[in-house]
Amino acid sequence: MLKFYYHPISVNARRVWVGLLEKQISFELVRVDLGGEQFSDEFSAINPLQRVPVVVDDGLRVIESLAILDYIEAKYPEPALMPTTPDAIATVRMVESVTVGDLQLATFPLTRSAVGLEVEAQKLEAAQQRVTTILSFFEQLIADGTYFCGNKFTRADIVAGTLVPSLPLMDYPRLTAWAQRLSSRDSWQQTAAQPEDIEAALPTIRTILERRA
Ligand SMILES: N[C@@H](CCC(=O)N[C@@H](CS)C(=O)NCC(=O)O)C(=O)O
Repeated sequence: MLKFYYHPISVNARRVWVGLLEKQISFELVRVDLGGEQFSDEFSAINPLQRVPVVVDDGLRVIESLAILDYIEAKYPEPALMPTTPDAIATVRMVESVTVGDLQLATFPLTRSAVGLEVEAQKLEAAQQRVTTILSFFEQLIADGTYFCGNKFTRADIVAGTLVPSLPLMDYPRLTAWAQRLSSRDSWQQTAAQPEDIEAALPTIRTILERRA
């Protein structure tokens, strides 16, 4: 059976977790304690980059959340999470790249500040502005659709939808409605981080963010 290495508060792992559930793939959840287990010899042999998520399937090891989503799409094509029309493919790739390459990075200073770490006011302001620009872009992109690609639920919703709803969305009515739609899906409910997991992980989050500063 496919093995999925994760941590309950990892956004990168959650997008894979949601993908596995949406595709109804059977898998074994393997929790990695990010308070240090990621540096163990055993886990380093599985992922030399010492991070979750990782999937091991039929002897194949795949790291990196987007690569794992590619892998499960190719190996378990139904239900499809990747659209096939040129405009929808472009939308999915835009949303994924902006979320992972831009929005996620911009949220680091905000999270650092939220967990009590020091962040220069200028950096915080720049991060906030970047987040605003990206959320406005996403609000425009989703337009009157149920999802980013009209009424078709895709990887764009998974990748953005495991990060965007954690941000303040009161100025973005379309994103707010979209986030509510996502939160009613079984895959979102099954993977939502529990308050006790978040509370217990706070020291770990601080350590990881300090290391990445
Ligand atoms: N680019 C990677 C990022 C993976 C990543 O940063 N994972 C974090 C959890 S969200 C992690 O395992 N951090 C452990 C550490 O930094 O020690 C992906 O998309 O899978």
